[in-house]
Amino acid sequence: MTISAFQCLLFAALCVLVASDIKVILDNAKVIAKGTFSNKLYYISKPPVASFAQAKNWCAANGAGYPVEIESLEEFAFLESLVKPNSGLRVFIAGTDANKDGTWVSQRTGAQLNVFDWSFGEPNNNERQEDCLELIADRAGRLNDIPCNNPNGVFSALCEKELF
Ligand SMILES: [Ca+2]
Ligand SMILES: [Ca+2]
Ligand SMILES: [Ca+2]
Repeated sequence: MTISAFQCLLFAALCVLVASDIKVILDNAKVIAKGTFSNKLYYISKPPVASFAQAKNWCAANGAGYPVEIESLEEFAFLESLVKPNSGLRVFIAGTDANKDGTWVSQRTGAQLNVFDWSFGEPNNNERQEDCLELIADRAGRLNDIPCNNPNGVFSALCEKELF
């Protein structure tokens, strides 16, 4: 994104926002990977998170938006390439079926999610405690339902954020 000094004078507040975004974009120390797709920025956190709440907090605290809501096959395909197949990555994404088993909605908006590529045998709602979603880089079907708290797991947050 380029913005002229003249525009910056006119839109000083916006420029401050843009400058802070650029800082996030350039900060490789905080992310495993980042990318852009369809006017969105995407980030995979380097620090591990152990729960959906931690993933959500990491996205917000780093100016990276919110956990990814997969809304199209195209977005899903982009995310598959971002996590890099066989990288070992497991990432928290948006989606919960806590209210109705098998009906997945965004925690942020409540909107129903309809794009899935489940791993074999998933979603299994194991021990009736799996109400959140992960995307797994190493499986052909990449989605799995998991507990929203995974103290023993090593996950990253996968965040998306609107570009200006
Ligand atoms: Ca999305
Ligand atoms: Ca469930
Ligand atoms: Ca499962």
